[in-house]
Amino acid sequence: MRIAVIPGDGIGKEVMNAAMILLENLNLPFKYEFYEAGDEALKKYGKALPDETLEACKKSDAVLFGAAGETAADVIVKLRQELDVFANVRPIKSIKGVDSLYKDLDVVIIRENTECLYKGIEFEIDGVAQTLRVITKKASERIARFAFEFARKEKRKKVTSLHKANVMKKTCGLFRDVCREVAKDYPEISFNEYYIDAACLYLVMDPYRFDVIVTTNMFGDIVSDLAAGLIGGLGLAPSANIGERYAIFEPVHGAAFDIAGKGIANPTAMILTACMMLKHFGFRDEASRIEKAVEDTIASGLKTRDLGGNLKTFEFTREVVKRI
Ligand code: GGG
Repeated sequence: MRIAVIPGDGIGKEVMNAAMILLENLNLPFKYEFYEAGDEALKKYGKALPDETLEACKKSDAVLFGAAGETAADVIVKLRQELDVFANVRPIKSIKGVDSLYKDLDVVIIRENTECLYKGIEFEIDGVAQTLRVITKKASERIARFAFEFARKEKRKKVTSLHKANVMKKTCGLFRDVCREVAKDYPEISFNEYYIDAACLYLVMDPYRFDVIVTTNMFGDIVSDLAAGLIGGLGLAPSANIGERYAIFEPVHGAAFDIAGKGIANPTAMILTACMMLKHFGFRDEASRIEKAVEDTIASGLKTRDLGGNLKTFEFTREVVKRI
């Protein structure tokens, strides 16, 4: 299987190195091919997502992505649309030993990935800037069904739809109505909905009321950072972008330029992202071994700085390798 590896910007390179150490140790039938994309690629080639990279992604079985920087719209957002990976699966799961706001939290955010305000249709005329929000029945139905199928497969009990249909009556109204319709096909899974603003309050005050969340693209982007904060931060949040043909695996975090190049980034999100890729291809045991090694490392008090420890990216990765 061909995996197109794009480290991307900022800490992307550092956390990707960590994930590659673990992946290459496994001796699986993956061929890793490295490609450039991001802010540096823009400077070098005049294009943040060079044609060669896009073509390689289209020829690969999966993409493993590190981090997007200032060119996120032209790199990761564009790649998701080009490869039609319409569902962004973002698990928010507590890890023992992390001093977080909440313990034993296990929520999965399913973010629609191809439309909404991130469609990239923007205009500026005479000092008036506009962005077009596109919500279609087709994409809403596809993501709602994905969320319910995911809940069914993972034996989860509830799907919650997040929208703002009292204000964005057409776009969020359509999304809300489609989710309600799809929910009827899954009577064994309970369904409810919140306005996105209220959902942010509930997530902070009582996140245990959530199980699977389904929402539109930009709301999904925002609530996944918020939710990552509940379990200890973006250093712990992996994700998978899934479509009919392609899949892109990327941590929720971005380039984190403030700490890039210092060797102190937490590679956990990237390593857990690699585990999502392993599971996607059926290598569940290998993924579980790595996940357990990460959990054991953190539970034994060995942590990177973001979690109150003092290990560097490489030192943390070495501890994980030791425990596999
Ligand atoms: N929120 C973390 C972050 O900065 N992610 C990179 C980014 O902006 N990605 C665009 C996206 O996820 O839509």
